[in-house]
Amino acid sequence: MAEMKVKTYRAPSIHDALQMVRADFGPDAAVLQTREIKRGWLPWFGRQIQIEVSAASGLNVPSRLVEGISPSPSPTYRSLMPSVDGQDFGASFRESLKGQTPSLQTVVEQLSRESTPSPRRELPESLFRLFTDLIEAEVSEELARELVEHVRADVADGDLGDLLLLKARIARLVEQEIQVTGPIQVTTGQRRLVALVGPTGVGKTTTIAKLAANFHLRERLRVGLITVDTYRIAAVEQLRTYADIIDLPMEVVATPKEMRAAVQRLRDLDLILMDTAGRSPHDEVKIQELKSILAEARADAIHLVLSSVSSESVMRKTADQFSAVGITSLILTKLDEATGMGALVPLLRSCKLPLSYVTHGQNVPDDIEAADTCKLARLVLGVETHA
Ligand SMILES: Nc1nc2c(ncn2[C@@H]2O[C@H](COP(=O)(O)OP(=O)(O)OP(=O)(O)O)[C@@H](O)[C@H]2O)c(=O)[nH]1
Ligand SMILES: [Mg+2]
Repeated sequence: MAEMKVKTYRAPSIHDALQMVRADFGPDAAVLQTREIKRGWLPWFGRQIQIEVSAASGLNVPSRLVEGISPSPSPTYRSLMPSVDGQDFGASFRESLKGQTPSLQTVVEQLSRESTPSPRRELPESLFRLFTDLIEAEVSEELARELVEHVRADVADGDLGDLLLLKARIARLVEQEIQVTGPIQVTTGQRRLVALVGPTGVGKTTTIAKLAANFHLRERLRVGLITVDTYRIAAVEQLRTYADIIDLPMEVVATPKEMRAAVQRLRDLDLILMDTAGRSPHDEVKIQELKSILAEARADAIHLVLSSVSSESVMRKTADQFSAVGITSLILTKLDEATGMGALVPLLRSCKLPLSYVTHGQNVPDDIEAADTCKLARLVLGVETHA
């Protein structure tokens, strides 16, 4: 029996792998098995799947090799024997097997039948690029897939090569997910009370200072501050420093009763901004405490401040826990420190709240702006680094 050589090849596509087989063994090579090797974080697309092909140079396939071929390949084991350069590889192989053992023939027939790759597997180059761009922007694989499939279903086949058009479509899909409120509407003489709540250290006090400075110094409105952060002297002093610099009245409140009195004293202002102590979203008691003090203040709006550095699951859980106090919108801070904004869409989907402001630095009062749908969509898609 002539000695047979078996070699294994890996390539990004079956075509490439078979070219390698052909180069080594010539047109008579027998493909024994092919399988997909999934790589890393992209088990879904053909591009990221390597094809491994085992091929033999001889026609006399010894039986011990046949044992190595699974008669009913598992889903990750596929046999792919398309033609190479117009030649039907499978047919030539089958032909070469005439007279061999029936079991081997059966195995080969079976492998050949499974040779047609599913058409859905192959993603057009342009969409695949968009997909990898999304993954790079830290959009979850699930969402990236959803967006790309949505565009694929929507766009005519002839337009699938138009990368700009596809990008615009994806941007529009993301924009539809992002609702914004616009800046706080303040009317002279109509006192508006806005409270900021959130976990510790997310930037509530800094954001209050930015808002206060902008409304007072730039828009010339009468602004006052209330802080319910009485747990820590330093926290009260932090806000007082800003109040002194911007020259604003400030009230420190510890109980619901004091809240009523403080709001009363500030009744002639256009805007009252209320700072609160950071609460652990897991501390039910403190959330309830916050709820009763906010109820006393009769806030017109309650913004939940979230740091964009936090993980999606932390943001989601936080929004969930704080929903008890009656959140009306979200403020997203520290965009300058975030590596990707892919978490934004799932967050907004789950908490169903609009965004009011985003902040992108420690500078008071400059590093804040009203949330903008287009800009945020660009951030999500990774085409802009920060708002
Ligand atoms: N890089 C960056 N840092 C920020 C931003 N906003 C706030 N910070 C910083 O985050 C830190 C915490 O900010 P604070 O405003 O004290 O946060 P807080 O939510 O009031 O914190 P607690 O009162 O302790 O709950 C400070 O060092 C701020 O300068 C921002 O947009 N970007
Ligand atoms: Mg604070």
